[in-house]
Parts: sequence; C-alpha cells; structure tokens
Amino acid sequence: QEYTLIKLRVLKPYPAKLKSLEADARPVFLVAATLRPETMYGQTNCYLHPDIKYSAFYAGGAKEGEIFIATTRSARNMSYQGFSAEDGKVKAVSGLETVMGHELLGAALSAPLSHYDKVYALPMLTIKDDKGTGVVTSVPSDAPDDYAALMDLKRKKPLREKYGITDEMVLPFEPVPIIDIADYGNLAAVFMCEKLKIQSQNEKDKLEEAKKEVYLKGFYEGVMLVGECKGQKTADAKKIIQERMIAKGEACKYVEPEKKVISRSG
Ligand code: ZZB
Repeated sequence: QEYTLIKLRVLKPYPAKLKSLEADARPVFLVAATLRPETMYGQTNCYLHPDIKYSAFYAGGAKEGEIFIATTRSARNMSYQGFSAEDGKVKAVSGLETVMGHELLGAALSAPLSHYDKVYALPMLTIKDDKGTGVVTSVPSDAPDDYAALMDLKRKKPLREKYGITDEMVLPFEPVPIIDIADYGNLAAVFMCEKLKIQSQNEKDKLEEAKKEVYLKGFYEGVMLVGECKGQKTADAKKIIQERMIAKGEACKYVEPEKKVISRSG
C-alpha cells in the first residue's frame, strides 16, 4: 500500500510533553498517512488515538533535520525508506521514545494546503494502531469517519472535556467544500452520513458503507472546486498535488509493507 505522508507542523507553544523540543531548531511534525492527497485543502484538524503509543524520532534523511511523530511501528518502516540517517535504525528523541496520543491532544498544527491556518490535534477512538502512521488528518467534507468523529466532538461537551479539548479547537471548524460530485453535492461525506443516519464514529458498518461509496464516487466522478487543479477530475489531480507537496517539502511517499498472515494450521 502506497501512502502519502502529510507533514502537519506542530506550532509553539508545544504541548507539555514536547517542551524539551522547544529549544531544538528542528521543526516537529505529526505525520499523517493518506490515500487522498488532493483532499488536503479540506483539512479541519488532525486525529490521534488517546491510548496509542507514538514516538518522536529524527527524520529528514542523513541530515536528520526534522523530527517526526508517528507510531513506533511506522517509524521502523520509515527507517528502511530513507527517512533516518542510518538504514533500518530509528533514532528516537531522548525521553520521547513513547508519547501517548492523549499527551498530544490539543496541540496546534499548521496543515499544508488547508483552508484553516491553524488546526488542532483531536481524539478519534477508531484509529488503528497497525495501519499507516496512526496519525490521521481529518477531511470531514469527504471522509465519513472524519465527519462522524468531528460531529461527536462538536455535540458532546463531556467528550471534549474528557480530553482537555476546548471549544475553540472544535466549534469554529466546518467541513470545507473542495470536491463536487454529481448527485452528492460538494460535501459528499456529510451527504452520506445524513443519508445513512450515522449518529457517531462508532457505527462501524454504516461508516464502512459510506466510505466505500464516497471513495468510489469521489475519486472517479469528483471535480476539484479549489486549488491549482480547480476544474480537473480528482483522479487526475491526485498525482499533481502529491508531487507538488513533495517538491515543497510538505509531504513524502511512504510504503506500508504487506502484513504477514500467520496461520496456526501452517
Ligand atoms: C485523508 C482522507 C480524505 C482520507 C478523504 C480518506 C478520505 P483505507 O482505504 O481503509 O486504507 N487512515 C489512515 N490511517 C488510519 C488509521 N491508522 N486508522 C484509521 N484510519 C486511518 O483508508 C485509508 C484512509 O483511512 C486514509 O486516507 C486516512 O484517511 C484513514 F476524503 O486521509 B484518508 C472516503 C474516504 N475519503
């Protein structure tokens, strides 16, 4: 599986857990794995799982000019793909070998191409530990899971309070129309969540159905409403936008190795 890694820069003041990095000149990024780089205009926040273990490590190749935050497992994969100074070796930041997702929630971020100058790290309880980087950038206009999780946070003040998320980090953020799909409109994920009456991020089956449909339609029939590929089909825009982001140092390619299937019966 080939993903695009999107680099969301952590803004100062850093969250308490990352304070030791404030004296470091290197930029710090949450790195999110996405299959849809052309949707980055619609980012409204970034999701982390409160109970997943992340790690801060040196990246940027031989010069180690950057610090990435992602799951330990994905850091290991990255170390074989030219991200670390030494092939196959992850060099964690001292004291930040393990960072729990909840220790980063509320962090302010700068997300490349986003309509919003500043977005926040928010909790999502359905993030999988063994997929991508465990960091998910949120595009509620076109990703049903992202919309459902954002609506949960908007509607449920106790949920925000549980994770120390303030109103300002959630309430001002609305899905941004970035892709038009015939019959679905310009907020396809919102349309599908309403059509299937999805009430929360935990409605797994309905969300899977919504995602499949939006993926298919959005990718093959969608037309870009914003950005340098405005007016073009999303399928054509994807590569162009990915390459442009990589050239600007805002993204990288990342390959996830196939999972080994371990069978008991041999
Ligand atoms: C931005 C985006 C915009 C995404 C969109 C989707 C959509 P798949 O097909 O199941 O492999 N993702 C990445 N990592 C994780 C994780 N660890 N746990 C849960 N979700 C994760 O899904 C890949 C997509 O799932 C990625 O692409 C990411 O969300 C999310 F408009 O990034 B995407 C219709 C979907 N639209």
